[in-house]
Amino acid sequence: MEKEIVLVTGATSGIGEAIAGLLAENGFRIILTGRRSDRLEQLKNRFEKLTSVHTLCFDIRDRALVDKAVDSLPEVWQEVDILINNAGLAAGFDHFHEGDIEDWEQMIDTNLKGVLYISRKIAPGMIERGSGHIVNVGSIAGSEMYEKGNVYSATKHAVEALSKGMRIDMLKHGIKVSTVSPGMVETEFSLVRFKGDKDMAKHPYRGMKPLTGRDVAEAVLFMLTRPPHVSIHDLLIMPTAQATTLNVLRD
Ligand code: NDP
Ligand code: 8X3
Repeated sequence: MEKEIVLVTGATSGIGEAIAGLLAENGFRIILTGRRSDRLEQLKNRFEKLTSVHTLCFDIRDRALVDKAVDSLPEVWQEVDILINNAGLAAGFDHFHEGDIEDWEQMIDTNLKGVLYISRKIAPGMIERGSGHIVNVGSIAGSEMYEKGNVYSATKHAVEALSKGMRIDMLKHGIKVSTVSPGMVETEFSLVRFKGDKDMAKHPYRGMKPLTGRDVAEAVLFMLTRPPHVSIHDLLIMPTAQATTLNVLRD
């Protein structure tokens, strides 16, 4: 039997790239998405040595582009069994009263509305077929607040709430909905949050060992390979050196 088709959003770096790579190693057929077409092309070439790969280049904040991208899938790629809602970001690190409203809009449009747009497009097919699995990448920031985390944390709290709502609404259709909520993972996340400032981007991980994208990918693979009657609703995965967002053991 052919392995399931998995669509991974934000597969061009970090956690999404690691998930795509591990799923490719395990024979899943993968659809990679993101805005950077050069990276999508490189990853396609790399992963095609392991499995079948299709790429879709679009900005998840644009509902028309999301619809167009999914509608463009060739027939053999249309039955998406698993959707990994990973694309997301933190933009800026400011006290609320000094926050940049464009940063807020980018986070809300990507982390929340992007998840809504693509899930709304993919879920009906899963329901028609009576099976499917949606994995939403949340965060420890989806259950805790910290200074200057304001809007980013609010979007991840929203992802947490949305996952619960999706799970209830799709219960009778046999669709699994999971959230994987990591603590600190060293990816391009901090480089994006601090707008390209490489020194600031290293700061969160000073004197401690953060998670890697691969650590999170292994947790996701575990979720995806449980038997049909088992659903991992939520999985919080932290570096051993991190107890809460702010309690971090450093050398
Ligand atoms: P990266 O910056 O390394 O990866 C982010 C991915 O999201 C990229 O592939 C990027 O692709 C994609 N993306 C961002 N904006 C858009 C957009 N508008 N349209 C399409 N794709 C987009 O960060 P991470 O891998 O760390 O982040 C992945 C997820 O994990 C995020 O949801 C993040 O909130 C979450 N997370 C991260 C943690 C961490 O400490 N790193 C901890 C907890 C959760 P491209 O730029 O090509 O569009
Ligand atoms: C990313 C983790 O602690 O920087 O979601 O918000 S944190």
